[in-house]
Amino acid sequence: MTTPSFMDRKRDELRLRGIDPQRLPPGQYVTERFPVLHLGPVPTYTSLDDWTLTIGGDGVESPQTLQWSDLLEYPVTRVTADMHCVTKWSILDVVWRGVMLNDLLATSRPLPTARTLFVHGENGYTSSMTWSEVRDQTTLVAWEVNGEPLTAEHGYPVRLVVPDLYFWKSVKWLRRIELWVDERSGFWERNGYHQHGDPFREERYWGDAP
Ligand SMILES: Nc1nc2c(c(=O)[nH]1)N[C@H]1C(S)=C(S)[C@@H](COP(=O)(O)O)O[C@H]1N2
Ligand SMILES: [Mo]
Repeated sequence: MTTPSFMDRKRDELRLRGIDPQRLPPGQYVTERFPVLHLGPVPTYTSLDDWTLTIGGDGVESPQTLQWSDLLEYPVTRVTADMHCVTKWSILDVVWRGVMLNDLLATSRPLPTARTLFVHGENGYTSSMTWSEVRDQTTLVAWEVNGEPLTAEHGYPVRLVVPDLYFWKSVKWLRRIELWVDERSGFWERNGYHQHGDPFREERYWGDAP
């Protein structure tokens, strides 16, 4: 007899709670808290009057600058998703509310040749994704989580939410969204994390399954 591992015990706990352990990607465990994780200080905003969200890069026909009020003109979508941090914690059934990234970018007319989605947070944090992939998924620009506006620590006023990829891609304090024709890498993608980052394929670090 071998002692069940930490991960095995965690999976048994889920079964007991009526949650299908298959929902959990390999190597992850569920936490009930909503951890806060980021690099650098939390930005603060006294007003959203001069806050902007810009859309640019050589992969869009019409770059634009949106004000906070412009953002609220778009159709609102609610998405329930499980989020998986590469440091192995997962949070289940997170309810996000915001605008579909695809809708938001449509007005900037993405070029068919656009390849990389490159996203910037307030504090210089960036992340990169394959545009053709996230375009077709439920990628959101969200301002609400579990029925409440985002708190400062979780990305107020808006953050990206990419439910299908590791949580490092979900850039908080979103300020600039770019599409580029070439391939490029964001902060973690340049510093050891996988270019793609699918939790179910356990694409954590450089050199993990391609
Ligand atoms: N701007 C910014 N966004 C970020 C990060 C960061 O360092 N800066 N960290 C990422 C990582 S690694 C994770 S796991 C999630 C955590 O989101 P949370 O703090 O709301 O739980 O934010 C992501 N978004
Ligand atoms: Mo993370």
